[in-house]
Amino acid sequence: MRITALAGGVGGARFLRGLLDHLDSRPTDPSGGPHEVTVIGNTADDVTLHGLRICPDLDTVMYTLGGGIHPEQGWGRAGETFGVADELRAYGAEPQWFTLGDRDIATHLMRTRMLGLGYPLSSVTEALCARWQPGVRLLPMSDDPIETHVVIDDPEGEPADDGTPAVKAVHFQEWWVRLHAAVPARQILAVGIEQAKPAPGVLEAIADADVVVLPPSNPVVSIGTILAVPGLRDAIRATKAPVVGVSPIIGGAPVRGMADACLTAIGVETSAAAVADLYSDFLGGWLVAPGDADSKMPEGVTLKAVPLLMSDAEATAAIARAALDLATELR
Ligand code: GDP
Ligand code: FO1
Ligand code: CA
Repeated sequence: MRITALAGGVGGARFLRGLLDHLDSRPTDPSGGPHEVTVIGNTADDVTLHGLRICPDLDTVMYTLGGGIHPEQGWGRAGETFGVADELRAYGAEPQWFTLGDRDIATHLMRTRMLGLGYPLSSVTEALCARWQPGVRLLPMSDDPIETHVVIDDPEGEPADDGTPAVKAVHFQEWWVRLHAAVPARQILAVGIEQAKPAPGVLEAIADADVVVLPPSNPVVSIGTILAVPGLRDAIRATKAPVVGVSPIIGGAPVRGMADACLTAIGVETSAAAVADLYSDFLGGWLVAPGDADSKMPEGVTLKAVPLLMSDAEATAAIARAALDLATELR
């Protein structure tokens, strides 16, 4: 079975771990073919710091599925040391709010070097994955630079003549990591996305899929930015494959992180149903937690209530199985 999944970072990667565990436990599918999983990864979190190109969501998927992830954090490497970060701090190098571990820096050095030699991000990702063997084909959503920036009030800035408060744009990572998304986002912008193209293989992975899965990733700055790559949403609308998603919201709150701050920023309620609405032009099935079973679903979306906490490998594999079963029902 050919499965194509869109994914951000921690939530997406954990779900994918469960999906692969589930597929490993299942004999080859009825058609007898091997299972092939293609992951279209979010690149809008990407940032250049200390001269290094960092791709947090691609690395979280690669490290999680490749066995190198820091398990509690869900980002960065296990068994990290911070010698370089300590030295950078001694130099007073900014920013100090984003800590890079020594092992992780090797990934960013490899990526920055290859990008500098002119390799596209998709080739760089393929080269890094040759070492990590994640067990999926990991494609960046685009080879073109896209960065989420967040417009926030600027207390030091001069209000405009009509009195509107001054604002400034900060990189998503600064809003997320330094500000903990605690400052209201007036706007969330994916800078560069209008000019971006889907990376090689992305549109085909959607068109040729037997199932398209949306893991419980952040609907705004992970799934939302992937869908905003020109041509991508149309491809998902057009595919013959059933599209099934997993709600990242349980009982009106994100399970972790600040997706509620992102949803508020785009004027959307933090609920399983409101997120399904965001995908209603292509969504066929939607997994919600039992407590959200009465959610009003958009037209044409089949609801299924199953425990949705990815509390351990088994629970996550069960969610993945429920998603694939729902897709089979929708065929
Ligand atoms: P990020 O890029 O590192 O923020 O990770 P993602 O965007 O891939 O996923 C973040 C989302 O995963 C958050 O909005 C969480 O609500 C969701 N999430 C994390 N753990 C769980 C879980 O156990 N169950 C469900 N349903 N969602 C989860
Ligand atoms: N998140 C933090 O909260 N603090 C950090 O210092 C930090 C460093 C970091 C380094 C590499 C990397 O790939 C991710 C890192 N993250 C850190 C997480 C990152 O902000 C998130 O993975 C996503 O970008 C948010 O979706
Ligand atoms: Ca992310």
